Amino acid sequence: MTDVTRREFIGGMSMAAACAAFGTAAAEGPQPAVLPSKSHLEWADQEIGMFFHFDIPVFKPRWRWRTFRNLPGPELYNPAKLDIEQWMAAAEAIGAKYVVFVAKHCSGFLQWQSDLYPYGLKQAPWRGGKGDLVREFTDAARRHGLKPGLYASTTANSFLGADNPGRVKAKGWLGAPSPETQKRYAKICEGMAEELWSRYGELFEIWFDGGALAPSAGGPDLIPILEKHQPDAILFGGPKDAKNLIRWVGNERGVAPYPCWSTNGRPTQDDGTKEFRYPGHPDGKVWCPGECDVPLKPGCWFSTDRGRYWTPDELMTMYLHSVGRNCNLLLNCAPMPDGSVAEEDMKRYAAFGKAIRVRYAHPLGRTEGDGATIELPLAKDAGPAGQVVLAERLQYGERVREFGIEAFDGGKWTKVYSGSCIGHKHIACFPPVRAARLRLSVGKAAGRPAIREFSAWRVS
Ligand code: IPT
Repeated sequence: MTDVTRREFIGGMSMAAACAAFGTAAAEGPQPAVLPSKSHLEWADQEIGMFFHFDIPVFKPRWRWRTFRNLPGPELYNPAKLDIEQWMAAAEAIGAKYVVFVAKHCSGFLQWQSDLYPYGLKQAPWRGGKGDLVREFTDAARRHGLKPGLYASTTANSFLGADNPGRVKAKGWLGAPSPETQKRYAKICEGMAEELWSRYGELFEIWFDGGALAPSAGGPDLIPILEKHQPDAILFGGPKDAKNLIRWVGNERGVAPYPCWSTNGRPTQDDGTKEFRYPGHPDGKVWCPGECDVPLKPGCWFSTDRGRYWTPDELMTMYLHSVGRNCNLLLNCAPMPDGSVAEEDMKRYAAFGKAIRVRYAHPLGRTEGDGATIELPLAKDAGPAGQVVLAERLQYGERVREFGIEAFDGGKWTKVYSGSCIGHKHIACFPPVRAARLRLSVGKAAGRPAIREFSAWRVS
């Protein structure tokens, strides 16, 4: 007993109301310590996003922002072939459901109509000084049914002399480092947040690259601005006490460790740079799932960075080890200095998106259910199964802690896979087996396992 007396709450809903609403999975035994918010649930379902790195250094490729000198002048910024439709096409090609634009990277250049300081699109020749790439981007995303997000780090700003974790360390436009310049820097960061979060409608995801320096340490006071304008936004590396947090997975190769739980212990905020432990912890008290951010060429966030492409196989492994390990995948797009996306990049996005669609077009069988064992009958002529997709009804938290998959070949059950975390999605790959039935057996769980998908697939 029972749902109501346990006073388990699901995003403000009692467990009983949630069971009625979702029609399943009564509470039973010890429950997960924390549940996702509504924003977290929606975010996880999007699975794939596209990141867009474009900034003024692409017009002066050898410049390094940490020199804090000889910044690329605004007069260089004139991407004559920037076609925002093509950017959206790149996102659609990979099956992205959300897009995140780097509105202000480490240079400090402001890619919208800002009055905070004279280093941005107001000072650039592009669109006669009236350009607003944040506006074009967020409008286009919505036209395409993609959820817009923005990156604007407060941790670094070459124009203002700031470096990780958001301290003025060099002489910039605000003057030499001093308690006074630090205060003015924090105010500017708050102004940036105010402009970006109030002018462009609802944002799906906000990126705090490298966290945010706490107000008590001289950082900007961002939570009131978030609550006022973007209470539902998902925050990558956001302020420690904010809600709807997500975390980095510890690398820029697009792969999560396994297991990678959505929950974590107390967030650590070391001087503002927030890094959660990468695998998470199944009994952690903070819901803060991982997002795997990765450029199309290893280490190359901007089009002017030189490097090879990830191969198609590496990209597929990335998908399996990000989305297939209970995380979202945020794959980068790096438009060239003229604002267009290279044809070769477009081809690779299209091939990657197609490879995912083809791989998951025709299940050999699919079911759902609650409880410790679930069987999945496969059609007689189904052919060998080489992968299983598992998904929990995430509104009840991550209940499954250990599981196995067995195949029945007529005579006996044979174990083909064992795992721990399922969460939003786990893709289990194993040597192909011919089987009449597959069986999911949950050996250890917090509460009654609630499985929204148990499906089997061929591997081409
Ligand atoms: C790294 C940051 O430490 C982390 O917080 C996150 O923002 C990540 O970048 C995004 O890729 S720093 C990077 C140079 C590895």
